[in-house]
Amino acid sequence: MSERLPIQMSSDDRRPDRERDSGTLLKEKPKIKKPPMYRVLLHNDDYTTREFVVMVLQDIFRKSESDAVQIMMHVHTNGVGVAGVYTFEVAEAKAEKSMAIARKFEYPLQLTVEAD
Ligand code: TYC
Repeated sequence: MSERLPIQMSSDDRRPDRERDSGTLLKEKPKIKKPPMYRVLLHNDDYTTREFVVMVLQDIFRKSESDAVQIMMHVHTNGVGVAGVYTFEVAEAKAEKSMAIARKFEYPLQLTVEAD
């Protein structure tokens, strides 16, 4: 009575998801692309205090005190240095936030964003 029809999986069903209906057994890796990254550059000046720069690096760029002091001293000595590397929106936001707080304290601190 209740006879069963033999069920045969098609070759398509036996392939991993990403290969199904793709028309090919080759390539097509899941597309998890790394976003382009951007450096936030910190620029030296003669007026912003060392303590203020260290505070910005700790509070906005989430650096430890010793890393913050190292970065600040590198910028003080060389004129420019990397505060951090982020996606574009994050890099712009951190640069703007840093300059906004510097302006409140009447410091001329400058930060710029460039492709990594
Ligand atoms: N040159 C500043 C001073 O001697 C310190 C300083 C360091 C300022 C880094 C800005 O991005 C900067 N007070």
